[in-house]
Amino acid sequence: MSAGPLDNRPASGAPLVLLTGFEPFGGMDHNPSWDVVTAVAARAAAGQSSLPGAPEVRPLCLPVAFGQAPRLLDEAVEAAVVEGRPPAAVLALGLAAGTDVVRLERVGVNLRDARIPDNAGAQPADEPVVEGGDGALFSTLRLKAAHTRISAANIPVQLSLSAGSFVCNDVLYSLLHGLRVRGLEIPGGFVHVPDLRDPLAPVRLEGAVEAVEILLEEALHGGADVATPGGTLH
Ligand code: PCA
Repeated sequence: MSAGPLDNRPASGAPLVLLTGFEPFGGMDHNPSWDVVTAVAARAAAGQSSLPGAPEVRPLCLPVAFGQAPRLLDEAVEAAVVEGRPPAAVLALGLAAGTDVVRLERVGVNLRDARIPDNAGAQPADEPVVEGGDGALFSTLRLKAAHTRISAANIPVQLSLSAGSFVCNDVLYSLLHGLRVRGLEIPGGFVHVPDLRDPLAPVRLEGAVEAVEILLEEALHGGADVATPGGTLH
């Protein structure tokens, strides 16, 4: 049986999902995005999640460094393709300190503008992520479908029109650009999580894990996103 373009399942074995988080940055000693990644990967490995096709969730911790982080993710995508297991979905997670909702990022912009130095000491101002690339690229996850389900599970969540202009946006834009360049028509995108360790935080680790599993379920489900009206007025 030959595999169609959207059937990324190898002849034998489970589909592969790449799931990334970040190391700490900005003087913090911890990044909860990595806790979410390891929890989701462990649950998938133990058969505890209800992800369709029982995928292998491959975790990757990215450095908070412009250029390096997207390069490592691109290398992981390349390695999976070379292995004969092109990923069925790629989801990157990062911390948005100061927010109290899970933020589903809809768009990556072709801009590096750093308010603080990254972990390698770089602090670019108004540089493109990809020279000559499109101004912005859209997430290809089923974000509206996931948003509806995450809200229904009483997890604070928001569709977001900006992932900022720091390293998370660098990864989001580069991921979407890289998938397009490789001709890989697979769902890819980015989610910001709040500081999950704050005892007053409305989102805790379990909630963030559930939100990510819903996003992955929707991504593996495939097809176009639902077209419910949304957006923001300002
Ligand atoms: N958050 C930063 C970079 C790494 C992370 O976890 C950001 O939002 O750009």
